[in-house]
Amino acid sequence: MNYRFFPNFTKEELAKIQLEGLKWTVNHAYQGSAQYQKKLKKSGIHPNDIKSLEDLQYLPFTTVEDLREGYPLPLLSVPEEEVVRIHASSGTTGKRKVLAYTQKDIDTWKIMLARCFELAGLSPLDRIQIAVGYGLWTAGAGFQLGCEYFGAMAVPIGPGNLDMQLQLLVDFQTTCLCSTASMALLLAEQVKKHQLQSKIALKKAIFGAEPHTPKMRKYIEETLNLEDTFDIPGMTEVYGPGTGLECSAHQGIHYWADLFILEILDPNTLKPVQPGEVGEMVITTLCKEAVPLIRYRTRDLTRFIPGECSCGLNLPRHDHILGRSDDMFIFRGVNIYPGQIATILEQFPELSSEYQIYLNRKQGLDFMTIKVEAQEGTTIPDNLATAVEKNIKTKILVSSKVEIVPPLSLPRSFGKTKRLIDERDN
Ligand code: ADP
Ligand code: K
Ligand code: ZN
Repeated sequence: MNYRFFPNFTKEELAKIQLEGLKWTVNHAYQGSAQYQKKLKKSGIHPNDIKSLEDLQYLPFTTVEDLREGYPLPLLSVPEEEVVRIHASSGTTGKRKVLAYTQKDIDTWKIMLARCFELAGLSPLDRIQIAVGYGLWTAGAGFQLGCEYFGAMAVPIGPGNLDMQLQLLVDFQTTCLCSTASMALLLAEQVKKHQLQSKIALKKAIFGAEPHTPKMRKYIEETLNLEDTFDIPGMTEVYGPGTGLECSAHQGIHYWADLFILEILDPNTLKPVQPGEVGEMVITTLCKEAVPLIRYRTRDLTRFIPGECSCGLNLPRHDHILGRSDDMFIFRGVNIYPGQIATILEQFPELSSEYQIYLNRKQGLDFMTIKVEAQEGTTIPDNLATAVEKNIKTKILVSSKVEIVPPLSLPRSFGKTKRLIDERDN
């Protein structure tokens, strides 16, 4: 297969690009940012010490605290006259992270997105309904930039506005949807409700910004009659959405190893996990100018997928983002990720993909209630809630109360769905 937007590197070519990029990045950060220079000096590292890719392990980590410390323009490594734009994270956890971009950074980002569209099998004849936030958030701006560079037609509607979304799906016969999985679910439900299935032309959807379960995806694919859907990871710190894309073989996410080095480390020891094990994604960018990242601890969890992909693309893969370490909560002494609960709920066909976890405290004791929607058109057996509770008890070792609520009764979101409501400290 011939690609327009990325060469199919050999391992040797990739290693060469990575080493040059690593040397450039460390030197650039050292020369350009007092904040980085201080960090590097403290670790006793001079840019000239970087001689091989192995030397990456001696570099200090960059963290979200470094970004907050340098607010409003943290880790800026170029003179301000070279900055053409800023974006900020949606602030899911804590204070906004603000990142600056040079024109070259914008150009790199547009290539990343063009690669995504290409890998998703789109063409300049596609019409892309971009239903994510525009503005400070990276999502809208990124998809837009990539779509235009790729040559497809952008339909920049943003999130929300369901009536107009439906109108555009029908009138413009848009062929690809870019949104969060939550927003896509909402659209699918609306398309079904208004019986528009035969009037729309959507073929593909690209989901980012939050994890989604196979059940959620299947519902969206079936309801909207899609040919294929793709998971797109990304974060403001690494340009925005589009650090890689799931290919149509659906065996993981190919990431742009010529633009950044990915390490997957044990968050406690900060050493590489065993191949294939889950750990924290740590990213070192290779050509990012305004805010280069040296071993940035993303707090996102995933694993490498070893071996070659059946799609033939020579770019390495990681699994879906399985969660973020910030999402972990401690309940009666047990560390739990919402994703673990989702995985259990996933096994019950009578339940839909939508759930919420409520934590509260009564007389000094913590309680967990899991509200989960019944699947539309299914009868719920009397003992189902108890069966789910038992399953949670066996697999996660905690007691919870499971409440099965009617279909479509939990809140929906145009962006990232909040799955955990922790009221224990109020
Ligand atoms: P934040 O949510 O921290 O304010 P961003 O708006 O930059 O920051 O969102 C980036 C974060 O969103 C990632 O670090 C990751 O936790 C999550 N995320 C992004 N894309 C995906 C995806 N495809 N699957 C799961 N999680 C994702
Ligand atoms: K076009
Ligand atoms: Zn592949």
